[in-house]
Amino acid sequence: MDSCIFCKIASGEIATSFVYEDDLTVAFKDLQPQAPIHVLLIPRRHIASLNEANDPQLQGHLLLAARRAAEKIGLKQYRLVINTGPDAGQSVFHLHLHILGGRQMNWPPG
Ligand code: DGP
Repeated sequence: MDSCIFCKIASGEIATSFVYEDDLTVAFKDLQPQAPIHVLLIPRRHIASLNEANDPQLQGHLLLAARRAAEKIGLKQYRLVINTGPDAGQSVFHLHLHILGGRQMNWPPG
């Protein structure tokens, strides 16, 4: 999608260093990290949010890719977050998984 910042990152239009990539996904450091390690994993193709996702194979792949990305960056313990909708904190409307680690996580999340 032309106006989507994460589509531009995935396509290389905005030069970004990927910490992990495969044929369906890319992962890169979050601009506003909320933990010592904070990476975003996105599908290469545009899906606005989890509510618009309807490809079970891709959705399963995202979890596998998140684990592989975490392994690649040396995270054995981590939190995955998918903010879905503005009230949940979603600000970029291209589906993304936050991979957070490197510190003790609190519960409940804010
Ligand atoms: P969310 O609030 O769940 O939609 O998360 C969006 C995240 O994306 C937020 O933590 C900040 C990050 N972000 C926004 N724009 C950019 C960008 O251009 N580059 C990178 N690396 N991260 C971005």
